[in-house]
Amino acid sequence: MSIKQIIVKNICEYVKVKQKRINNIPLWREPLVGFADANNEDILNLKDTISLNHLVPKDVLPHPSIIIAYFLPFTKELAATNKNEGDIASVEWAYAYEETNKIFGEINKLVIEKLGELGYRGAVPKAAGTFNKEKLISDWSQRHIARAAGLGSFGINNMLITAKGCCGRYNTIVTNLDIKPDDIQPHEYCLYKKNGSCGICVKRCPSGALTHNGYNRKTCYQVCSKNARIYKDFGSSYTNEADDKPNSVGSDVCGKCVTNVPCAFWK
Ligand code: B12
Ligand code: SF4
Ligand code: SF4
Repeated sequence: MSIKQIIVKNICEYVKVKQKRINNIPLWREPLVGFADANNEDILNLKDTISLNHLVPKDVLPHPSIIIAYFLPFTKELAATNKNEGDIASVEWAYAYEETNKIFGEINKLVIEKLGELGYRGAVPKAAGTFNKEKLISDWSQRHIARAAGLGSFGINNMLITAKGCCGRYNTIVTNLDIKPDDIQPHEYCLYKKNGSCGICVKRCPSGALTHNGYNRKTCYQVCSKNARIYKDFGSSYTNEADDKPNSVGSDVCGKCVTNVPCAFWK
């Protein structure tokens, strides 16, 4: 078995064994895993494309070579709980948000241990678990890296859409693995970008944050914050940059633009 296969197997099996449920609904399907070249220009240029504070792989691990990016797709049953219109997410959706962020920590630990056994190193930046509440951006963009790892293309819903759809979440691990990286994949998954059709995500967005031409993160955040004031029971995944305390009173969710839309699931 190749190193890539060992890593994929470990991630997929862990998710299977640790599957969580709410109201008898399983949260996750089988993950997708990609391997980005840590020295890819798109990644090295993130200080220019996102912000000067954005990290580059060598800030996370000496001599980085490959970044493992993985997508944890939600189940269709889970997504169906959030299909209603309006700006209130389902309770199941809020639970899945927190539990997925939790399992990311466990998967990352497992993979880093596995890498150690194989004679390699892996690390994740602290910045991945925090974002600036004024600017609403993170210093570690999971999606730019996942795109560089060949996992998908950006839709007008501002989500990275994969071969399994966009309804799910991403994580990444910087490594010094000595393997061939995957290429950025050329397929355009968004139907509006592909042929001007669809646009359903824009109609689904309850706040006007999404338009055919862009995304307003501040408007979106107002909706997510409203949900956080409702969903306080499952924790609050992200922390303040300064003091490591939760940066929200609850779960910052909505997700109407990734549920009940064609690109949520292709299969
Ligand atoms: C801060 C944050 C928020 C803020 C601000 C959102 C934002 N997009 O700016 C708030 C709280 C409002 C929010 C809301 C949501 N979030 Co959020 N959020 C983040 C977080 C922590 C940081 C994002 C960030 O600031 N990155 C820096 C910015 C500048 O980069 P970016 O977001 O990757 O945006 C770039 C793309 O849009 C890209 N882009 C767009 N088109 C194209 C085309 C090309 C060719 C390229 C190269 C790039 C590109 O350019 C943008 C700017 O450079 C990430 C996790 C992380 N650490 O990455 C999750 C994350 C983006 N959120 C996620 C989700 C699911 C949500 C919500 C659905 C909430 C929910 N769970 O119910 C909504 C969706 C809003 C939306 N439509 O974008 C997922 C997205 C999964 C996916 N399939 O893509 C992420 C990646 C979390 C994860 N671990 O998976 N979020
Ligand atoms: S819902 Fe349609 S228009 Fe919106 S991102 Fe998905 S495919 Fe593109
Ligand atoms: S999460 Fe999506 S649907 Fe909800 S407000 Fe933000 S952009 Fe609109």
